[in-house]
Amino acid sequence: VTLLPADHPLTGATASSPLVRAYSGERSPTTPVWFMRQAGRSLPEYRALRTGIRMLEACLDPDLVTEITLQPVRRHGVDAAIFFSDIVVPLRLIGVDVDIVPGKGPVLAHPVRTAADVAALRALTPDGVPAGLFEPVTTAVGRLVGELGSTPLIGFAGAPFTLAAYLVEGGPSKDQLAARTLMHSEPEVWADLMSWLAELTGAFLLAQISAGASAAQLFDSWAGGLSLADYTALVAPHSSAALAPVRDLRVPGASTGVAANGGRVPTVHFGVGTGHLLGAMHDVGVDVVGVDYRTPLDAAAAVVPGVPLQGNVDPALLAAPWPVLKAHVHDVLARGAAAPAHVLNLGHGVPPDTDPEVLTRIVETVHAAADR
Ligand code: 1CP
Repeated sequence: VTLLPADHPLTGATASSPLVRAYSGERSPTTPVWFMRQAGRSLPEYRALRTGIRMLEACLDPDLVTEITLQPVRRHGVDAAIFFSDIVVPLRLIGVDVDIVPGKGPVLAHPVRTAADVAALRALTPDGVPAGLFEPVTTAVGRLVGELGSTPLIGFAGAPFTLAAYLVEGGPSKDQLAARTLMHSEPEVWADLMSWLAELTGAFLLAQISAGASAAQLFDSWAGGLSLADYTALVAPHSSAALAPVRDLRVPGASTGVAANGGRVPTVHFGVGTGHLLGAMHDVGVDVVGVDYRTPLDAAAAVVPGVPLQGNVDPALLAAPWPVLKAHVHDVLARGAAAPAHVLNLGHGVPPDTDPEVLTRIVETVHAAADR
C-alpha cells in the first residue's frame, strides 16, 4: 500500500465534492453529473483549437490538453473534468506506431497477431514501463488540478481487452472478431499481450493519480462483445491487474468521500453493451460500475447491489425534443435512486453533432432535482 502525498487533491480540495462522495457511496444534496466525451467535437471552442492539429499531437501538448479539458467544465458546470487524452496515448508514448485517423479512430501500422509481434511489444519495455514516460500527461494533470480547485479531475485508461482489440484488428472493428479468435487459438500469445497491456495501463493510471487526478475510470468499451465465460477467464484478470497500482493507493486523513471506502482512490469501470457482464466487471475490483443506455439503472442495481452506479442517458435522446429528453433524464434519476449513490452520465459518449446547449440544460436539470 502506497500513501498519496498529503497535498493531493483527494486529501482536501476534492474529497467532499459530490462526485468523489458519490463514487465512495455517499449521496449529496444534488446528483453529480458529467458526460463521457464532454470535451471534443460538440464544442465550437474545441473545434477552433484543434484546427490543423492532429488528435495525438493535441493529446501530447500540455497547454492544449489543459484548455480542452477545462472547456466543458466552464461551459456546462459539470461536476468533474475528464482528462483530455485517448486510450491509445500510452501505446504511442511507448513507441507503438499508432495514429488517430479523423472520422475513423485509432489505426495501427502493424497489427499484432503472433508471438513475434507480442515479443516486439515486450522489447519496448525491457525494464518495465520507464519512469517519466508519461511526462506530457503528468504536466497537464498538474496544471489542471491547480486550475480546477474543488472540481475533481477523472483520469482514465483503456482496459487491456479494448486496447488489444485495436492492436489485433489494426483499427476499429464492429465485432472484434480477430481478437476473439486469437484469445482461443493462441491462448499463450493472448495472455502475454494482455499482461503487457495491463502493465502499461496500470502505469498510465498511476501516473495520472500521482499527478493529482481524483478518480480513475477504466474504459473497456468493447467488452460487451464477449461472452461472460470468455470475459471472466481471459479478460477480467488482466483488467484487475491494470487497476492494481491504483487500488494499492491510500488517501491519508481524508474526512469525507474517500474515507467512506477506506481511503481508496475511487475507480469506475465502464463498457458498452455489458448488461450481462456488470457483476463480473464489478468483481475485477472497482468502486463504481458505469452502465450503458441498454440496461435501466434499477435493473443494474439489482445485479450489483450496494454498488454506486454511473450512467445512463441514451445519447440518441440528446437530439430529441427537450420535453422528451427531460422526461428521460428524470426517469434515469428515479431509477438511479435504486443504487446507494448515482453519478448521472450518458450511456456512451457525446455524439459529435450534439447541440452543446442541450448538455448545459441537462446539468441544470440534474442539479435542480433534489437527490432522492
Ligand atoms: O479528432 C478528434 O476529435 C478525434 C475524436 C476523438 C476524441 C475527441 C478520439 C478518437 N478520441 C477522443 C478523446 C477521448 N477518447 C476521450 C476524451 C475525454 C472526454 O471524454 O471528454 C476519451 C475518454 C477517450 C477514450 C476512448 N478512445 C475510448 C473509450 C471511450 C468510448 O468512447 O468508448 C475509445 C474506444 C477510444 C478510441 C477512439 N479514439 C477516437 C475514436 C473516434 C475512437 C473510437 C473508434 C472506434 O469506434 O473504434
